Amino acid sequence: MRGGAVAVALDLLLIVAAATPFCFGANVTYDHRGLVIGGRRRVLISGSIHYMRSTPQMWSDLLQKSKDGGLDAVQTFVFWNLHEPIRGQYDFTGRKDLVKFVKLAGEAGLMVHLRIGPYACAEWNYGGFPMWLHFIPGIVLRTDNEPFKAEMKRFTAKIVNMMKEENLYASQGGPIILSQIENEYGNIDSAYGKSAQTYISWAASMAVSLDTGVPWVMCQQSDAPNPIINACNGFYCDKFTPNANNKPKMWTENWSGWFSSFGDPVPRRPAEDTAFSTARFYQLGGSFLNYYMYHGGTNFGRTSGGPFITTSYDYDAPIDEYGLLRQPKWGHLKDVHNAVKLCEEALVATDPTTTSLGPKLEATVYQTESGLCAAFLANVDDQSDATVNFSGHSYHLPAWSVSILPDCRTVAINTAKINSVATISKFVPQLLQNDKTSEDAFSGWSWINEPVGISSNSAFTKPGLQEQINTTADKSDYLWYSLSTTIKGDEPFLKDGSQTMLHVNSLGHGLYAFINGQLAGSAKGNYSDPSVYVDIPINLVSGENKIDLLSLTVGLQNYGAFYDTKGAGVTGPVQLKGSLNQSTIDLSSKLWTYQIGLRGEELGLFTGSSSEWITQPTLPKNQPLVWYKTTFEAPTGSSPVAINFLGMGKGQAWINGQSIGRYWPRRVASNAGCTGSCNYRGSFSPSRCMKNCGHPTQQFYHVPRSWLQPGSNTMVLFEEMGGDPTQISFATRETGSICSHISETHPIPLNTWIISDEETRKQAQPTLSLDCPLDNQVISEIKFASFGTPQGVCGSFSHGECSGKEALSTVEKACIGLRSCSIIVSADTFGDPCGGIAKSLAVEASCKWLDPHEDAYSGSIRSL
Ligand SMILES: *[C@@H]1O[C@H](CO)[C@@H](O)[C@H](O)[C@H]1NC(C)=O
Ligand SMILES: *[C@@H]1O[C@H](CO)[C@@H](O)[C@H](O)[C@H]1NC(C)=O
Ligand SMILES: *[C@@H]1O[C@H](CO)[C@@H](O)[C@H](O)[C@H]1NC(C)=O
Ligand SMILES: *[C@@H]1O[C@H](CO)[C@@H](O)[C@H](O)[C@H]1NC(C)=O
Ligand SMILES: CC(=O)N[C@H]1CO[C@H](CO)[C@@H](O)[C@@H]1O
Ligand SMILES: CC(=O)N[C@H]1CO[C@H](CO)[C@@H](O)[C@@H]1O
Repeated sequence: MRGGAVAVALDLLLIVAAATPFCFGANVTYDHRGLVIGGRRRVLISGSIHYMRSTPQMWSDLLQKSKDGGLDAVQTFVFWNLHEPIRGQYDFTGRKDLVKFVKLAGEAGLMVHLRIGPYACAEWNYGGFPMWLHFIPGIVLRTDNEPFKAEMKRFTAKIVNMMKEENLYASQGGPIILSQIENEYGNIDSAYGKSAQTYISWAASMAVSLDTGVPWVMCQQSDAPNPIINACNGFYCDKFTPNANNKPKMWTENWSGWFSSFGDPVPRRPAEDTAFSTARFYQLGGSFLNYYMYHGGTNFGRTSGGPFITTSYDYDAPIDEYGLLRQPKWGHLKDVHNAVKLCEEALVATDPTTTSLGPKLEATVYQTESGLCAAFLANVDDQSDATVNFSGHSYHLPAWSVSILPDCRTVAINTAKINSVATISKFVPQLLQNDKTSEDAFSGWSWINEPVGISSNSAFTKPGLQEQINTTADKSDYLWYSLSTTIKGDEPFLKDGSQTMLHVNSLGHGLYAFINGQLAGSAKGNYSDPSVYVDIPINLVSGENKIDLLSLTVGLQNYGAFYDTKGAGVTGPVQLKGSLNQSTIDLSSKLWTYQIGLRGEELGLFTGSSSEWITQPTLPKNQPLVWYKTTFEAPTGSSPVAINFLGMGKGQAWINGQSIGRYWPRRVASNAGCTGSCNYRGSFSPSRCMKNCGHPTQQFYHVPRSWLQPGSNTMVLFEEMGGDPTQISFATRETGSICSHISETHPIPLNTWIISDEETRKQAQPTLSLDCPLDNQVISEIKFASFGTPQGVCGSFSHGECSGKEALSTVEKACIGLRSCSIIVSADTFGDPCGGIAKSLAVEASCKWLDPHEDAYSGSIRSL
């Protein structure tokens, strides 16, 4: 009756989880082993979800998935520029409803770590600072400067008071157990000289004086003044120690993945390595860890920073941009969390003792006189597997892995052996249904041309080249620099054989140069170097020549010492250079005319409701500076929706008046650096496991379901460089295949571990489980099954030399028609195709939506 036992185990696990909700209404303090909540020392696992990077309609689901993934807490920044776009005018509506988010987290049984900052970094526009700060006379940001400190204190107090009024601190019965002041200042503080120290002391005492009843942290701040806890951020924090003995070891940003920027490949972090870093942290005395990000989400509107950070902030996080579980990362980390939780009593009771079991092999034991015992066995070698002898028993440790033994005897999990299912999520193309029924689905496009150069009454003239951010105050991505220059007939520029070049130096981030109304050339910087130095071949005419430079920002800088003063735009020189006689005309100090933003922005074309939209004579394609509009019916169903912008150049897109962000499918990631497979063994860096080389960095753009309505929806695009809107298509985000690959040497499933006594555990065997991602789905097809020595990864498994004949039919019998199923991985189930060889079972399956008329075994589990 093994199958029966597994089914019971799952039910019990749910009961166990439900029976221990977080006890709100508790003072929070700390000591050297952890946060102490309501008098109880805790080992906690947290994950970052930035509320404004999803919609309120997504929050409950994201928070529930976080809770189900084994998190105790969620962490979020509070982005000042979102909440106070104009000084003194606050906005906490919609996606900015911080109070609602914190309450929903509490309702989901999660605690909250509120990082008020107010400096946030976070690849967010201008690091979260409102642009108006920059214009306060005498201000210097993030240092001991009175105007800055006054504003920082006002906003911090505003947020703290809001939370207090709603009783959201744990000390008041709410979910907030921790706050943060400043962020990663220790990384850059030397650039601010002596003022850095006085600023940090001030920030600490200002925060403490707000009297929240919960501790404050500063991350990456080794001199954090008491009682502020200094915490670590990084890919690994196992070697970190706090700056005082009475402070717990806390990890506020464990980078579960990494952000991506336009023009670069997309980084991934393997689940095995993230799990390894987590287990190592708790092994070596860690008490609080936060995944940055647990759900990354989307940089809607003009909120991405960098510059050049993509609109997608997916981050390769355990929950993907669209809110789907990223498997096996989510499931594997969940197993690690459950294993750590099984150790919690021992972890909080004592300090760890670590001994060497050989080169790069470490055993850590948490053991009390009262008989509690938990152990972590680590192999930190990035090449060789090892077998170690620990307490008289032998354990196999794959390279770069940790085994967790909650009873100091039985392995609950090894970080390199994934028990969780893997899934392949994919975009499924959907027909764009125009509500105008017509042969050509795209005949519904209308357009408005954005004029080249100055068109607004608010344009102004100044001598010399102006820095862009000082000029636009970031009201728009765009700033026009225009002038007319007279070229006389005898100038060398006009002679036969002379090629005139327009030379432009710009701090960035991009530039389109128009000569006499025609696009002559363009250039863009990148994440590592946003500036633009370009020579564009142009043709001048005798007489007046109009030079219009459209300079653009692609998200403002968010990191680095004095990042707020880096600047952008055409700062010069701007020159005309002839190839004959090296003649040069410098235009830099001439009288330039400036226009902030576009005419279409001024008219509010993004709403779609202008009388200027035209449909004749022919739809402009591959022409710069065009506004496009169409209406469409949303893809049916409830799957998340994306737009595939392939065919377009670069621009911004609005759905029913809501900005879904900047699109830039034409920016292709460099060709180098991607590896077909990804070795998780060894220290991770973002360039280690990249994808999308030679492809657009971002092709699909998220449209939240709640921004779509039944019937007709409006899409407006502003295309800068030229594109063909008829190539745009819709897609839904779906789970393709689910896979699992379990060997005879895998640890037994954790749920079996939890409910059974040691004797039963010894009897239990590794088990392969498949789960459809959604409640009303069942397993419809087994695409691949092999017991023996199968190879490859999900989506491309293949049979090895050793392969039993019956695997496919056995798995089909066990799984088809069920939401989930589990199968013991042993020769008893499958017969032994090759005696003496270690075998494994690999399965790829697909799920389908359950037909409501079909009677499925919903909820039950059929097991072999
Ligand atoms: C929290 O601490 C304060 C001050 O020590 C005390 O008055 C209060 O009762 C405590 N609250 C709880 C919920 O324990
Ligand atoms: C482990 O070491 C102990 C003590 O040296 C020894 O008695 C025992 O046989 C070893 N066990 C294994 C499995 O190697
Ligand atoms: C970024 O731009 C600089 C300057 O043009 C160039 O040298 C560098 O190779 C670019 N980097 C990437 C990653 O494309
Ligand atoms: C913006 O203007 C301020 C005040 O005039 C000046 O100090 C600063 O250098 C300017 N910033 C840039 C990047 O040019
Ligand atoms: C020092 C460093 O790289 N810090 C980064 C840590 O990760 C956060 C989130 O991705 C970034 O905002 C920081 O720049
Ligand atoms: C203006 C000027 O210097 N023109 C000279 C450019 O070079 C050609 C060929 O060397 C001369 O013929 C021009 O006089």
